[in-house]
Amino acid sequence: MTGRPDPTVATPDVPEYHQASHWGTYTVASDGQDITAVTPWAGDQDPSPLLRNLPGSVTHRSRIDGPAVRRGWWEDGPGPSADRGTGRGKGSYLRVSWDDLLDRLADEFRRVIDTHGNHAIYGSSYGWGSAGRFHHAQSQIHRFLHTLGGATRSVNTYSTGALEVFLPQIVCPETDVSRGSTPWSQIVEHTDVWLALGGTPAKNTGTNDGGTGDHPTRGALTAYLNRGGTLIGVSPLRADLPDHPDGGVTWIAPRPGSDTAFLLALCHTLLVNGHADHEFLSSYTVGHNHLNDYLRGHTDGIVKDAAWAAQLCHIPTEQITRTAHQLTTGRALITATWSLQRQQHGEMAIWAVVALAAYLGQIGLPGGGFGFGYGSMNEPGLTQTPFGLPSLPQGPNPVTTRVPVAALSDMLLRPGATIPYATGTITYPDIRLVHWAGGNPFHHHQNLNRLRRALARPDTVIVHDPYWTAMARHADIVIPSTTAAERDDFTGSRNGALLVAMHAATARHADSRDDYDTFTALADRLGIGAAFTEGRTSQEWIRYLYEEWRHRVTTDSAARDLRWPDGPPPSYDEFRARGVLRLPTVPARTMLTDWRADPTGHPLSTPSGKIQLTLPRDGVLTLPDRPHQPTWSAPAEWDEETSHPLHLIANQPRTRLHSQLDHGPLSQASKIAGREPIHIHPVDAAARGISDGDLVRVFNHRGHCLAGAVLDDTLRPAVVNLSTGAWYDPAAPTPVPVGDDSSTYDPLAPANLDVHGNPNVLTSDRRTSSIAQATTGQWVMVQVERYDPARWGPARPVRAHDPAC
Ligand SMILES: Nc1nc2c(c(=O)[nH]1)N[C@H]1C(S)=C(S)[C@@H](COP(=O)(O)OP(=O)(O)OC[C@H]3O[C@@H](n4cnc5c(=O)[nH]c(N)nc54)[C@H](O)[C@@H]3O)O[C@H]1N2
Ligand SMILES: Nc1nc2c(c(=O)[nH]1)N[C@H]1C(S)=C(S)[C@@H](COP(=O)(O)OP(=O)(O)OC[C@H]3O[C@@H](n4cnc5c(=O)[nH]c(N)nc54)[C@H](O)[C@@H]3O)O[C@H]1N2
Ligand SMILES: [Mo]
Repeated sequence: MTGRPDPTVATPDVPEYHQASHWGTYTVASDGQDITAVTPWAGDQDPSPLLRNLPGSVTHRSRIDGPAVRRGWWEDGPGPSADRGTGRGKGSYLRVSWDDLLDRLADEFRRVIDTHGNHAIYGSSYGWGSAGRFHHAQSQIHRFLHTLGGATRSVNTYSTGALEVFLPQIVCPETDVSRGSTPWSQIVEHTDVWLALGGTPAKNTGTNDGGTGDHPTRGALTAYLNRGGTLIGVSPLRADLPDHPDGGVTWIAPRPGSDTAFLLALCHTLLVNGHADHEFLSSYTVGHNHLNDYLRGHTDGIVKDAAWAAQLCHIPTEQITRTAHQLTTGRALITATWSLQRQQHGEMAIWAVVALAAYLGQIGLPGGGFGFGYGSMNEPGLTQTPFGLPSLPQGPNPVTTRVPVAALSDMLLRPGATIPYATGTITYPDIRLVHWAGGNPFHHHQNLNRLRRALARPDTVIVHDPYWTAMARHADIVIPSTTAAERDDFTGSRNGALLVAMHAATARHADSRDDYDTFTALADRLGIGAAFTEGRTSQEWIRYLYEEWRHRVTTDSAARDLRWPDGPPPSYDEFRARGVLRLPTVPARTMLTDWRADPTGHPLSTPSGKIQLTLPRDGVLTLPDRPHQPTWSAPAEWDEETSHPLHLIANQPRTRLHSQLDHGPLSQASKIAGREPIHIHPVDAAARGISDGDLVRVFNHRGHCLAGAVLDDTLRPAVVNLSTGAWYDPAAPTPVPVGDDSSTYDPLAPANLDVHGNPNVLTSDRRTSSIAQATTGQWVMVQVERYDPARWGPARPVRAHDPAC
């Protein structure tokens, strides 16, 4: 291998190509350079509207045409960026040749490893990248860095960080509730009352990490309501719930962040009304007497009754008592979207969901119990295939340091500091080189003004991306990647199991390269080329990964008896010719059924083998933010309510996946004068003299951004909704000082106004608690005002999607 790209495989005379993204499977029509049209896979009953963002995405002007380097880094060498006036996020870029770039990059890797050691490389590279088992950017960068001697990695996700750490302590691993979730068929058939915290937002269920086939959520919700099922949705946004002509849907809209109080009051009401299932609690849980004491106020003098919760949730007491009663009228299911744990004390919301289901005593009965993630992703509710999908081996990482994703800025700014995490502690390494491929921290991280200061600190920042995202604009080395449409690959999903052959539909754009080819060329220069490639080209790898998987799943004894809907997996060439292969799935069963039937034969993975309604306390477990039982604590953010009285919901966008294809037609059509829409209740708008379509300034003490007002009476008053994903676009960013001292960097300076509407200039990077150290980006307190050009100057047009060089 020389590291030169394989010849492009697209054959423009073929009119249509199978392709796949995180939001669906489809065929594309191409003119050889770009996608011209997309047709959803015929097996998809409800294709995602996000498909509309794809045409035109390959040659969009925001593509990075060739390798680029920040002038300050190229001329002065590596170092914290504020040492120079041309720092990260400010300086201009030079186009350089691939060879020059890779030579300098190899030198820099050698310097950092020799001087500081591999742990000084931060190679977490969190992010979704694109679908594709081989060209998956995360797998590629991790394989490269592990082969190079390792790098500091992250642990947990922005999606379900609190669930991943905390759920195994109280009931079961997070994957059991996502992949092993109760299937739709069980809910549609058996559930009578469904309490859905965070609603069941169909907008989210278009997507699935790695790809997806059918989209059953909308159909299942309709079938459930047609059967006469009751859906009680708890969310600040009515849009998180379906409409149904015959009713059946109740909307409860508490103040954001108050769900734990709501849930504890439901437990209390069941308890005092004699509806708690004591038999279940005694047989299947530990600690319920202690929790009963807490609910009754014996522990802290506060009775957790409906009236107590009502004044925290800002809803009528009767709405809580009625809900408690409804839950006793039939088979009850309690679910929460992941948003409930993407906020401070998110662990307690999870625990309260499990506790409520335990008080109802229906866990493991058909259609009963609890679940997480229905309405968050397509995966929950779909039956899964019993075996894993093919994937690129990443090899062991010799560096063992792991830092929770949500501590990114904190880690960069406070090397050597120690934080509590899970059952131990973590000491932050001193990071000198940050390497990212397939993620966009200026999309995903909270408090972007702090992130800018944090990213000023390392010596070198390297970013691979197809597009000039804000992260690329804060990098020293910018590596132009291809998009999935330019590559052969294959992908799959475990739930709703499908394997899809992806066919390159266009030529590679300009001077971009597949990440694999970039890493191969770099690996060659660093003397690890053979270990990285194992002598295979990308085409050979894809074939190898498929054939190795085929061998495994057809010879495995457990898999042999499974029914393959399309027949057993064919040869690689036939698979590519067919395009799509449906995989066998396990029978549809309610989660935790086996445990309920035989709790000693199938114990839970918790210390007691049962559901923990209390947890032991010793060591770091005695920290004040780690209560003994599900506990209500008011979020610190509520302290801002007087000065910043609006709850801003920074949820997932309906018009794109995260920041991906923000320039696409569907995303662009939603913008107001080019800015991200902010939904505001007419009462709140009137109080501020804001009309529909006005440009508004959204602010708190962490930052400010512009957005376009949409008056909307389907949200709770005092709640505004600015979804994530608008590319960060500071008006004229000021130079960023190195360090955590914000006194020399004013986030509210006119120059630091994000003119596009990225809510992460407002969110806090405080973590859920010391248990999971997970993100709290879901909502934040803000104020909104009409944009005043007399004070702030004429609003500058959005330039986020223009190339930086
Ligand atoms: N306030 C707030 N913030 C949030 C959230 C929230 O609810 N509120 N949600 C959080 C959640 S759950 C998540 S998962 C994160 C998502 O955060 P990310 O996953 O970081 O967001 P994406 O926009 O998907 O970023 C993927 C990047 O990969 C690039 N890319 C695509 N294909 C390739 C490829 O083949 N190679 C390379 N090198 N790059 C590629 C894309 O262009 C894009 O820039 O955001 C989190 N941030
Ligand atoms: N279209 C689209 N779909 C996506 C994504 C995307 O970017 N675009 N991203 C995918 C990813 S990576 C993930 S992790 C999932 C995330 O899935 P979720 O975390 O479930 O998604 P969100 O849309 O952020 O939140 C769901 C709803 O919770 C409500 N909510 C917010 N705060 C509160 C609260 O305090 N209490 C209650 N009761 N409700 C609240 C909000 O109104 C919000 O619409 O979405 C996935 N699906
Ligand atoms: Mo996520």
